[in-house]
Amino acid sequence: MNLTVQEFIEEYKTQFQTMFAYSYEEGTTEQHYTALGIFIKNYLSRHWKETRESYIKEGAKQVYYFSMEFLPGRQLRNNAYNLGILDIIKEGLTELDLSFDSIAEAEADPALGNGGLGRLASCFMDSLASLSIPGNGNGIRYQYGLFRQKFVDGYQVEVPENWLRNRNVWETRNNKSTCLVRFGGNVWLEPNDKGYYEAKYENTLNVLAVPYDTPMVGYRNNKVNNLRLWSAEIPVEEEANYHTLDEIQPISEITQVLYPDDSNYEGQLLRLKQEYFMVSAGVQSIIRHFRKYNVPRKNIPDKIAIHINDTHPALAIPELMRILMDEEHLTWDQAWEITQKTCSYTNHTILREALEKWPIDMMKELLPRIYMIIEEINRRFVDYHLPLYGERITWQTAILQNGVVNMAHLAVIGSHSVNGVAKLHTDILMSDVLKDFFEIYPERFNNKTNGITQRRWVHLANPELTALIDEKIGEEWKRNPAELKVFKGFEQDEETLKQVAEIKLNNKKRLADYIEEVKGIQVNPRALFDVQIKRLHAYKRQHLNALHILHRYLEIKRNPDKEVVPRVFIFGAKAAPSYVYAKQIIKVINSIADLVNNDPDIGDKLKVVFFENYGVSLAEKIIPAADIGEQISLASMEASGTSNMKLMANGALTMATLDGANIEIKDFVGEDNIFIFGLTDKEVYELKANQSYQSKELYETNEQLRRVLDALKDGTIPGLNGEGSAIFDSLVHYNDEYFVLKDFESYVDAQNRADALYAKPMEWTRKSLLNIASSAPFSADYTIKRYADDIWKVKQYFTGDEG
Ligand code: 26Q
Repeated sequence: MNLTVQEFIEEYKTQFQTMFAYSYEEGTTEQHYTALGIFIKNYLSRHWKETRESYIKEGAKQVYYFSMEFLPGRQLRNNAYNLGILDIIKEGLTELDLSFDSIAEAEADPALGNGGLGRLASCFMDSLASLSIPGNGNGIRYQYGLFRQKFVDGYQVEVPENWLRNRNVWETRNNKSTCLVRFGGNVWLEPNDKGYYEAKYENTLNVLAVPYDTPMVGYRNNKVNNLRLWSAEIPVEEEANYHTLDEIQPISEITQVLYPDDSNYEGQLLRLKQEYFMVSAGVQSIIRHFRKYNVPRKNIPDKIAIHINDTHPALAIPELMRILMDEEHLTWDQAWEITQKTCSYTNHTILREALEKWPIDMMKELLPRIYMIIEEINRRFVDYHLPLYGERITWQTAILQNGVVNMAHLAVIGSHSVNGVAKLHTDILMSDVLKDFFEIYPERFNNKTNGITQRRWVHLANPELTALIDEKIGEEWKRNPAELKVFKGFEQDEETLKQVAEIKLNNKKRLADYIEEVKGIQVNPRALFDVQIKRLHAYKRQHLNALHILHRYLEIKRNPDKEVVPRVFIFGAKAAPSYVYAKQIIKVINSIADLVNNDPDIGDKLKVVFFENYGVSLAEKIIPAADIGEQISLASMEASGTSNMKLMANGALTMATLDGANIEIKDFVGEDNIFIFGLTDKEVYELKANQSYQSKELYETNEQLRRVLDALKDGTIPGLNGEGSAIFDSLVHYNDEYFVLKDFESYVDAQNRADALYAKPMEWTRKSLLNIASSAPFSADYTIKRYADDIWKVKQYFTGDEG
């Protein structure tokens, strides 16, 4: 199906007229977006259907990635690119006097996730399709995504994100595949005359789960996988029982809004409803689909893998047990063997406060049958392990503890594989967080370092760099990222270095224009662009970055004639609405920005830009323009990080602690080409263990640090209402939980090294090139290949029409 420009033009005009009953010349940008989206969806629909059919025909094992979050980003450009028709469409639109770029900007960016975990899920969907692996996403179609962030007087204000306001052109509502999900009521088991117990229900709340399917387009391989997002509705046959909005509420609220917390878990009933709703609908539809394979049920693990993205979908384990026993009438042992072989689990955090523990009473009341099954899983686990491992280990690993259901324990016990998301993180799981489980089930543990899709984050976000790499080493790296290392051969080639530098400058100019447009701040594109983009959290230490900025500011004020390397500090970060400290940090940084940006003594030497509403689309604009990527979490706290990978792949040098995947980045790029500072994880553990850290001492003895800290509360920063003092107190009087002061000097020192290097542009650019050329190992394609081979045992399906 080779589309020509002329064919596109003709078909597009017709398409537009059919949809809007206007000629295309009269269309708004938004209408053009809709028409173009529908055009592309029609174009890919045959591949979508054929991919699904071919998997069944081949009897292919399929993986289902269960995640409460997906952050796919805008899909128009990505889909056209992966289909290989982006250039044709661009050309055609230009002939029609339309701009592809403006049309693409009209798409709503679905913010159906909080951050790293959700974006990882979407990178994985892209890789699964691009590797021709039968992989499906399973999640929730939230009516409102993660809140839209606004700043009012420097404070974060949350506004609802109504991403479905205009039509979502990518989704297909699938009325044929709905399921019923039951909540509450009473459940009991009744023996019947067929020799098994039947689960009987009364007074349940029945919710209709309606799937909306979205195509996940593979890169030029004619494969289109499926992302299935579920929406809650009243079952048609029960509509007559619902009269008022209040009565509808318990159903409509289930898929109304994404929980905006990514690090702090509160046991909210509605969240538990969301989790079970997604899981139950997902597992039911998988088992229904499995019947098409016509193989015995004991072969379910040969045809199906269910992946649990953090503990949020861990109820998939008891739900699969329920269906296998209550609906398929298997015995406990048969069901348990199938369940364990089918399920696998990824842990994404070691933060204690983020671990899910549901009150038993809540679980019992909301999900009585599921709770019965969890109780039985727990009983069997304890009975079996008590004699083998003794009291301590057994009770510490039990699922039911102190009145709560420990979801991580459920996930580990019910899965055949448990993985962390970077080497250090997996080591910490094995030696600390899940240590006892590692003793019981060493064979289950494995590492899968995260990855990113170069297609979105390099090919599309940074077309000039992509064209340069194509020119230097050919196009093979696009299908086979390992080829990127060939680009290292150009590290001494002056012409190439000049081109890399020029591309970076162009990207920075574009970002500078955008900064001026949305923030009204003028920045010098030749300044060093220093970027920290991620959720706001104390452990990620945006406040360490802020202290460094303050330090620079004070230095310039003290020594106005000293030459400095000009810097633009760029932030993007949302804080969870209930996370007071994180919001205080936002306010402080915004106030520092006001101070610095408006001080005539400072000029171009220092600028601070805090973008509103950081998300996938903004990341695509910022990352190609970054010189430094800030990865400054306290060692041991950041499971992996993924913005570190995106930034390096676009030629940013990493400013990093030895945390998460930073360590692997350092190993690949070489320690000369990264700025490392701060405590190691071991040093952190030691300081915590012997309780020897006294942050106040540092404040009292380190003059440079004291000056900076005092500026938080002595009126230097305008417009604060105690936020600076709150941060001061946490760092000085409450002993600085995340060792910000402890790492300060080492951080400033690393930043000074960065300045010195930036003053030698060719040297800088050489390191930048080496970062680009060393980024291939962090391709999500490799990560997914390892999941497929080691955990899911799913194959790549080449059908000979890969194109
Ligand atoms: C749990 C219960 C109730 C409400 C919300 C939550 C919740 C939601 C989202 C808990 C955690 C999250 C998200 C976690 C997350 O994004 N973790 C990040 O995952 C990335 C991908 O593996 C890593 O790179 C990051 O290091 C990790 O912080």
